[in-house]
Amino acid sequence: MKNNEIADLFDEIADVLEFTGDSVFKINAYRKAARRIREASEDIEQLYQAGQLSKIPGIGKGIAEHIEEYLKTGRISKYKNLISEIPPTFVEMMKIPNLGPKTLKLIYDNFKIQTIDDLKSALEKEEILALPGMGEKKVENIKKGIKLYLSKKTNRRISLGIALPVVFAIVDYMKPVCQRISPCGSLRRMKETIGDIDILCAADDKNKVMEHFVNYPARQSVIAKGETKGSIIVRDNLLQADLRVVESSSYGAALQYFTGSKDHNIKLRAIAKEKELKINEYGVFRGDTKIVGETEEGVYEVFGMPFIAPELREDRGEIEAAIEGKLPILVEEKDILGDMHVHTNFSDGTSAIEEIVKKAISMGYKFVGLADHSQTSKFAGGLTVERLRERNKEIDRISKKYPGITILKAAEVDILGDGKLDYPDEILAELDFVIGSIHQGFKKNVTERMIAAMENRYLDIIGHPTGRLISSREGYDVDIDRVIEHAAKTGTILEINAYYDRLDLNDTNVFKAREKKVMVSIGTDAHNTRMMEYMKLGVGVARRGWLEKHRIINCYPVREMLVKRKRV
Ligand code: DGT
Ligand code: CA
Ligand code: CA
Ligand code: ZN
Repeated sequence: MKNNEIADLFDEIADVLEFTGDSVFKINAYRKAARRIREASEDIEQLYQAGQLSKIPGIGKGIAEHIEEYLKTGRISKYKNLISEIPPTFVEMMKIPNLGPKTLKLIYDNFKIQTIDDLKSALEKEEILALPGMGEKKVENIKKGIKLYLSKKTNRRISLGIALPVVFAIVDYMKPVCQRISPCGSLRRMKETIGDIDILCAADDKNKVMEHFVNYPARQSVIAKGETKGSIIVRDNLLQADLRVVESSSYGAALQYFTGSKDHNIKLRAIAKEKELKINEYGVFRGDTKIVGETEEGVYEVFGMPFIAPELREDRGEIEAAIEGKLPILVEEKDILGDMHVHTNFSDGTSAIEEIVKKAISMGYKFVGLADHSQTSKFAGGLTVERLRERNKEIDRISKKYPGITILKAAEVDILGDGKLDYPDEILAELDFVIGSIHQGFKKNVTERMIAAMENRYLDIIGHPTGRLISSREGYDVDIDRVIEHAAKTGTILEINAYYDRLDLNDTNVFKAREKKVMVSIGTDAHNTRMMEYMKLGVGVARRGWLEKHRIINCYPVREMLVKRKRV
């Protein structure tokens, strides 16, 4: 739904018109339209397609044309012309609380400010108090507004799964104007949440690159536009994206530097010092002579290390391991032969078995595990024994049509209050594998219940073992160390749930599981076919937890995988 997006744009147009001193009548028309669109319960795109934009009060012909243009082209030319008349950072600055467009204009006219930093220093000057309507109190309020605005922005972190497609889109858009380009920062390290997006590119014409970047169609506003660094805010999720442009000869060093993490870089710098070398974003130097910089591999090579995968760069022993030649050979997306956890429309999924199978084939899988909810999870369409058997029959029917892939009959079975599983053993025995999950009683003896469930020979996998939701829930009251230990003892597999808001086990727990030699399974917990694409997030977590493919159940062909289950 693009209602908020379009409403924001109209508010921005009103801001800019106010800044340039346009008529109050026009300004109010945009503000009113923005408000009405934001409040509307209908999807504006659907209204437009049905020719019913006029259903929203306050939308006249001019505004309707803007909406049409935006929906068709992704921009509003009037807006583009308007903002080309003001400094690119101003649309952003107008969002600072306690600072309206008129005041901003007043300060701009008198101090020629261009950025938030300029604004801050203008507010420190004596002369500012002499401007009409600017008392000490007002200046103080604007300063507070700036602080609030900046802290709000820096404290907000966003899920990797939401940030990834945003970054891929920007990189695709930038590709034609640069020689090399890559995301860096926490996103390249596949951290579960992202503070801001960092992108690095190499290009000769830096100006052209920067110009192209700040004109990104889905950017909401420009925060900074310098010679080698620019920052924009991306519409919709309001993430900040920083772009840095460097010479090709420094690209590798810059990529290394801006990928971080900071702790990893600090350790690397200390090692450089020992070797009487200097490392920075331009290269590695001996005295004034640059010895490497073009490739990241080259940078690590100077220090006697093989390439260290970005997911490992958290100063968790990777530098030591690299020096000793003991880095793990990390699992890769292409090693994954199937998804272990997909819900069908027999329970609360929305995709039919056949659609799921087609999607799995398109992803190059050799098998897909259909794990619907069990009978007690009524809210999630949990299957009665009868429905489960119906589903299994349907799987048999569809299996005949798709001989190239194995459709596995699985279930995500509730671990009940007493640690028992939600189907009798003889039903569990009919399944190819069983995931056991806690879906209720998050604070009631969770560790004991999981341990009891692991004693059941039909329970192969513990699903989302800590129950946390990144955006909203801390997780069960569970002693994960004991769970890992008992999994090792019983041969139970622990899940990396790859859904972007779960990523559970997380990276550090995967690392612990690895130390105890526990097998892991990666499942997307998809409730529709599109969600099956979150597999890459699960692989990211596995890599951050140093996992090699032989520890991951879904890296084995079906026959070997089933042999690795507990019950045999
Ligand atoms: P984030 O954005 O909070 O999710 O985390 P990062 O890791 O993306 O951090 P960010 O965006 O502040 O900076 C990107 C990278 O730049 C960071 O991972 C390492 C490098 N970097 C930033 N500041 C420093 C610093 O003071 N020293 C060193 N050595 N590297 C830094
Ligand atoms: Ca970042
Ligand atoms: Ca950054
Ligand atoms: Zn579940």
